[in-house]
Amino acid sequence: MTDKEPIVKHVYTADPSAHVFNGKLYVYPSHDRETDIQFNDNGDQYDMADYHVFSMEEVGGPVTDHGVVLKQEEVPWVSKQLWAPDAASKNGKYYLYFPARDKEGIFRVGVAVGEKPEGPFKPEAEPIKGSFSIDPASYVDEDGQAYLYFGGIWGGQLQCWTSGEFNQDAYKQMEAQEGPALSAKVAKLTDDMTAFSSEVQDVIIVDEAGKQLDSSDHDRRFFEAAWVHKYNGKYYFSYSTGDTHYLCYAIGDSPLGPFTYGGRILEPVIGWTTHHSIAEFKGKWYLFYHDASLSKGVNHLRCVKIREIVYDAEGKIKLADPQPK
Ligand code: FUB
Repeated sequence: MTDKEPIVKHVYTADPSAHVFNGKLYVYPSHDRETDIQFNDNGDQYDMADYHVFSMEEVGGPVTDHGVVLKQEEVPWVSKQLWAPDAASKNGKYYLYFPARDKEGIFRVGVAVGEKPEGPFKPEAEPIKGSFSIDPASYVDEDGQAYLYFGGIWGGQLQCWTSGEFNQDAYKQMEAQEGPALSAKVAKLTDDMTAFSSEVQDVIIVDEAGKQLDSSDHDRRFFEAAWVHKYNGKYYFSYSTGDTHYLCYAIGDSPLGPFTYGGRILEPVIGWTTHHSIAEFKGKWYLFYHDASLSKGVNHLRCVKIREIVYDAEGKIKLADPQPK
């Protein structure tokens, strides 16, 4: 029933994306840093400038920091804010997906390619064509088809793209207040993992009656932090509800959805943001998440933690050890 310890304390880490590569557990987080930037709703204070990769042989065992694997200065199209990344492996190579603001201040998703899970990663010169917003999460299905999920509202600019073009004015309106909730996005990836091979489409989440969740349903609708994993033949789409601070999930029969709302994985943590990934390692399933406990509650100075999760007979996700209140 005790709270968990951060996986590392020598740097601030957040937005953990976990993958098992070559029998080892790798975590690809954001690298939070202290700045004197004023806090605002755009999230300007989340001013990250590089990525580290961490690995471990056992959950709870020693964690190796593989150091800086990609820096802002190395990416020609980036102006600032290297936010939540993810990684994937295909055809013997490793891919680091990352969002950042381009030179016009618009969030795009880039990809960098490496020979090893721990990098280093060489960035492509341009962001992925057709990409926008934040929080990329990759999923490579058993048939080899890879998908990239992305999107986040408020500072993540998803609300600026409802017309298909970037609309700066929508920035101030934040989120649509009526009608169906804004959806995360998904596109198929090409075999070389560096471009979209399909149109970008909505990730639809419906309730038990099959009705798309409404934008006023702040406790259940998507906000940011998309993640997809497969369990028992079903696809689980999990995400943060943002301003209500929950991690929730929905279940579907296809990686493209639709997904039926399934429940809540994690209650609010210390700090404003919540963001996670889910992975199986050595026969157990884990939730990788962050809170701001290491900085004693500074929202943009976070630390990654790990909790075991279990599934009930209906495939519902539960924490193995209940979250302390
Ligand atoms: O780390 C910056 C942003 O905070 C991420 O992109 C969001 O998901 C939230 O965790």
